[in-house]
Amino acid sequence: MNQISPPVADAAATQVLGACPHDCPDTCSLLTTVAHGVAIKVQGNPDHPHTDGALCTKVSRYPERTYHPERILHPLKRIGAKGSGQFQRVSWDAALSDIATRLKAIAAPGPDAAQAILPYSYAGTMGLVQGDSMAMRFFHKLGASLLDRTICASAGCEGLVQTLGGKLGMRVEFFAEAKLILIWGSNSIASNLHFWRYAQEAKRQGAKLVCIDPRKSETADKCHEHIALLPGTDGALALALMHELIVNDWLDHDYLAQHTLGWDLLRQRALQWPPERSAQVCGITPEQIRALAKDYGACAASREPAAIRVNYGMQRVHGGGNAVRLIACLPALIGAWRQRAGGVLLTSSGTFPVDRNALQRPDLLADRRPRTLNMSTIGDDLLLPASAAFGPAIKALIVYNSNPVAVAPESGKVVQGFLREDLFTVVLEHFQTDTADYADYILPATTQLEHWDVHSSYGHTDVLLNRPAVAPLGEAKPNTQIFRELAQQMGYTEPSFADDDMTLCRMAYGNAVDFEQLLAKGFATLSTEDAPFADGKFPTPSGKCEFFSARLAAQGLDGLPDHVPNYEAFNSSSAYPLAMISPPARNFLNSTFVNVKSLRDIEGEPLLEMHASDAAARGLQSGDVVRVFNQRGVYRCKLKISNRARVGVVNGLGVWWRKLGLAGTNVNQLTSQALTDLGRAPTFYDCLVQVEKEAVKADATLSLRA
Ligand SMILES: Nc1nc2c(c(=O)[nH]1)N[C@H]1C(S)=C(S)[C@@H](COP(=O)(O)OP(=O)(O)OC[C@H]3O[C@@H](n4cnc5c(=O)[nH]c(N)nc54)[C@H](O)[C@@H]3O)O[C@H]1N2
Ligand SMILES: Nc1nc2c(c(=O)[nH]1)N[C@H]1C(S)=C(S)[C@@H](COP(=O)(O)OP(=O)(O)OC[C@H]3O[C@@H](n4cnc5c(=O)[nH]c(N)nc54)[C@H](O)[C@@H]3O)O[C@H]1N2
Ligand SMILES: [Mo]
Repeated sequence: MNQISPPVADAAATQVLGACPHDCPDTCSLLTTVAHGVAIKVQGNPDHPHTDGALCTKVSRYPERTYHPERILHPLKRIGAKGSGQFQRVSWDAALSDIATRLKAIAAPGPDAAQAILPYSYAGTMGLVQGDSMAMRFFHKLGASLLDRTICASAGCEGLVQTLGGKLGMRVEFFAEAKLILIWGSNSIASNLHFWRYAQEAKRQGAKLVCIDPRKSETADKCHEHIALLPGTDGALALALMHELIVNDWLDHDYLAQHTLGWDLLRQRALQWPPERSAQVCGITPEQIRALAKDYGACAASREPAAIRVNYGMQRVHGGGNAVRLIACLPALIGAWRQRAGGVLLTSSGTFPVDRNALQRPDLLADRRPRTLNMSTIGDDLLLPASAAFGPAIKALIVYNSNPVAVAPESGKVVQGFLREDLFTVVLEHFQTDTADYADYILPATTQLEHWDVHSSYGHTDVLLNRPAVAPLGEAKPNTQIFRELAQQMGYTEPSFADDDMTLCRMAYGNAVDFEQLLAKGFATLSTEDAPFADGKFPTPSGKCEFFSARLAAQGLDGLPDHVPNYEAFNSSSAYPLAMISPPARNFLNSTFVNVKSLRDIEGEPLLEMHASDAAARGLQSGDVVRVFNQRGVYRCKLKISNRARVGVVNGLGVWWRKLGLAGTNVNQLTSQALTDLGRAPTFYDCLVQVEKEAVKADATLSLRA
């Protein structure tokens, strides 16, 4: 079944259908060529329309990552000081029985004691099975603290849900038919390549592309216009666009009357934001705003489709949730939803009918209601003592599918927490990451080439299946199997701990997806309406696009969306007069792939992009080692003078592994744990810094280490 005719000469070679596991909107369908039990090539599946046979550079290097000489292939136990990265090989039995003994001791004192154990996971794999199925069953049975998984998208998702009623939007393929595309807070060429293919198609058909991004990204280079606003000012821009649509009467009055809620109130608010006011806030000109409004408004008059691809880059600031609300309101003003190529897309994840109760079994909690801790404040939380408000101090941390020491904000505190001698830390990993360095046990996990899984997408509407292409390497086991065996060691006897991975794959969507088709083709398209909101029918409480949210008002929040300024708003006379953003590097996937040499060679080294005038004011040149600092810490890297940076904003690209950086830190040494207005998410791009020349030479790496 998993063998389709191989286009390769080696008669022993077969091709196996899979799914890219990474946290990216594209969720590509993969074809892995296997010869003599070894995966020799990973390609995009030409039969999957969205993948169209093409992969990004990094995932086409997946075999290099899987067979990397530094893969962790057997369980490891710490022998050196925490963080020193010294481990010795132990057997699975020894590791799991010791871990179970430690967890039992923490849980023993009483029904709530297990809350001192915290699972920490995110999207190392997006698979529903190797993500949160057996793992959640285990933690539910244990009664561990619950984790609020906010580190990426929850601000924008909350904004979208309040406005449109769900994590829903345009279908990505219809962008190809749009006449105007706003690419808003998205470096699509780097982080959403298969959307970019549709945008290119539209461009060839005469569409205008506008990029709204503080950084002159690779995507901005290829758009007709680039609006380089200051980070965190998107709400002010959206309000001024509304102002212009109103004063010029570029509105779809019929759509507004029938399918929206709160138009009069939003109208009054938007009229307070003439382009001159917003331009001041955004650090752009009023003419740029007027021109953009004219392009958008023209689509109202001509009934040509205007589409917005908004992405998560613009919601990593204080007002990120409100900014997404404002942007999600725009299509209703001009009636863009009437056409299938009009509207907005942030995420399509709400389309997928995932049976989470079946996978995760919250019923195993019985009548216990453990506390929920926010993954984005792990730095603070690891340092908190027991208290009535917080509950017990965190005594054990079980990390899988995540690298918090590198990716969580304010890493100075995260590291301090992981260093605690009284914290018991288990890390399930492929590699000895910055986080694994602090583990008491590292357990070897399989990669996507070695296990079963099923995948939803947040950029298209297809379900994908992943078949294992090769046997697990060394002693590696799937996450599911590790938690199954740990459950056994704990003495859990519920039958749900015996479900195998194929059973979990079948359970994920129940009857909503034809599993036999998924087995045969590797993907299945969900049936959705072409233009979901052409006649309103928003899945909000009112059934309308909710400009005004009674649900938020009931929580004491502003019922109307507004511009919410950054915590650390740009101010040229402050002690930290530069705004730093730290968007992903094109050839890494967050901190994944940083240790793959061929990809690291393309990225080079950690760099800070700075505009020539900001560099001149500081006497800096490209190649200088700089100290980037604020009240939270110091990060050292090399400077690159670049027109990709606008005046007043520096770009620290990529979530590098700390230990592969110049001085053992990365950009998150500087980011803060303050949370967004909605969704309790981190504010990575709401971060003021100062930059100065480091006194040492560039090659003095070791002496720079703290
Ligand atoms: N190659 C690659 N692809 C990836 C990833 C990766 O690491 N590498 N990461 C994946 C993940 S987890 C995610 S969540 C997505 C992220 O992908 P996106 O949702 O596209 O988000 P970011 O890459 O964070 O930022 C996109 C752009 O937003 C800009 N930006 C920053 N601040 C602001 C702002 O305040 N306003 C506006 N308008 N723009 C701003 C940045 O300069 C950047 O060019 O990509 C996924 N795809
Ligand atoms: N400064 C700054 N920080 C950021 C961001 C930013 O733009 N700027 N982006 C943020 C965003 S959007 C996100 S989503 C987070 C991402 O944060 P994470 O979800 O932690 O993502 P990764 O850094 O890719 O780390 C995932 C880890 O999971 C491991 N892994 C992969 N598959 C498996 C598996 O099957 N089993 C096990 N056990 N492990 C596996 C990989 O080896 C890798 O080390 O980072 C956030 N941090
Ligand atoms: Mo993300």
